[in-house]
Amino acid sequence: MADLKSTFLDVYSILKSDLLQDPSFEFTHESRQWLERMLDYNVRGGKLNRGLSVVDSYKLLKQGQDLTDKESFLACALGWCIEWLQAYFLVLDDIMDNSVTRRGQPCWFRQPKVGMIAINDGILLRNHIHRILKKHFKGMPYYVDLVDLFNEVEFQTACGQMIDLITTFDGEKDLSKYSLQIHRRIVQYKTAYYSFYLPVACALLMAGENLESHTDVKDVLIDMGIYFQVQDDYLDCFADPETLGKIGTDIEDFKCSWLVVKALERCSEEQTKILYENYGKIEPSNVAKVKALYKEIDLEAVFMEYERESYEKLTKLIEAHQSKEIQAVLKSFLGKIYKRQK
Ligand code: DMA
Ligand code: MG
Ligand code: MG
Ligand code: MG
Repeated sequence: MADLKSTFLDVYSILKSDLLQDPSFEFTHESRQWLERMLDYNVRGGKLNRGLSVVDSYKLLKQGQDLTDKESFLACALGWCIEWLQAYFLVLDDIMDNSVTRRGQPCWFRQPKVGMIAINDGILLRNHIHRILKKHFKGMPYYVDLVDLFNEVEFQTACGQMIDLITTFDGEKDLSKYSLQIHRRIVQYKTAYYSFYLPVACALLMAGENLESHTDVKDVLIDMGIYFQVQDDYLDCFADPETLGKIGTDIEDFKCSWLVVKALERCSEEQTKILYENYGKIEPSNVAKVKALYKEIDLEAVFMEYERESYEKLTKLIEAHQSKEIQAVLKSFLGKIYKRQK
C-alpha cells in the first residue's frame, strides 16, 4: 500500500510538471509559481481514496496480474483526474458553504492573497482534467468514453450541489420541507457519482469494458456513496475537527443533513420547537443548542445502527454479483469507508 501511494504521488509530480509547461500558455515565473502553489495546496493533500481506488480496482479487474509500467501510469493518471475533479469541487464548495478549514489547513479562499481568485482556480482545476486526458489518453480506444464519463459525472455533481444549495434558501428557512427522500436525492448527485461510480467506471473503461453492461455495479456504488455522505453528515457534527481536518458548518448553513432529517423524525413537539428556533443560525449559542438536542435524542446511536444496517445491506448486494473480480472491487471500496473517522 505504501508502495502504491508513492507510485501514485510520483505520477502527480509528472502531471503537475506537464501542466506547468503547458505549451498553450506562455507562463511567466509568477504565473507558474501561483499554479504550483495552488495545485500542491488543493490537489495533493487529501486522503487520495478516490484516486487510489482507480488503481486498486483496475488491478482487481486484471485478477491481480502485475501491471505494466504504462498501465500503472495510466491508472494513476486517471486516479489523479478524479482528485483534480474533487479539488475543483471542494475549492468552490468551501466558498459556497462558508467553510473555515479543509484537510487540516485554512480553505484555499481564506488564504490572504487568494480570496475570490479561488473561483478562477476552481475553473482551472476543472480544465486541467481535460488537459491530462488529452495528453495521455487521446490515442486510446476508450478516450471518447472517458471524456464523456467525466462530463456526465461533473454535470451530475454540479446538479447535486445546486439542489444542496437551493434547499437552504435564506428567507424561507423551513425545516418541514426536509425529508429522507430529499436528502437522498441531494447526496446521490453531489457525492455518489463522482466519489464512487467514477473511480470504478474509469477502471472498467481502462479494462476495455462497456459501461452500459455494468448498471448493476453502478447501483451498488450509488448506494455506497449515499452511505458515505451520511457518514460525512454525521462527522460534520460529531467528529473531532482535528481528526476530520475540517470544521463542520452544516448546522449554521441550514443544510438538509441526514442528522437534521433524523432529528425531525424523533423529536417531541417541544424539541422540534428548539430545532426550528436554532437551526441555520451562525451564532455559536444556537449551534450549541442544536448539538445538545442531537445528543439528547441520541443521534449517535441512530447513526451506529444505520451504519451497521448499511454495511450488511451493501455486503449482501455485493455478494449477489456474478463476477468475483467485481465483488472484490466493491468489497475493497466498502472496507475502506466502513466506520471511517475522517
Ligand atoms: C460536498 O458536500 C460535495 C461536493 C461535490 C464537494 P459537503 O459540502 O458536505 O462536503 P464537505 O463536508 O467536505 O464540505
Ligand atoms: Mg462543504
Ligand atoms: Mg457543500
Ligand atoms: Mg459535509
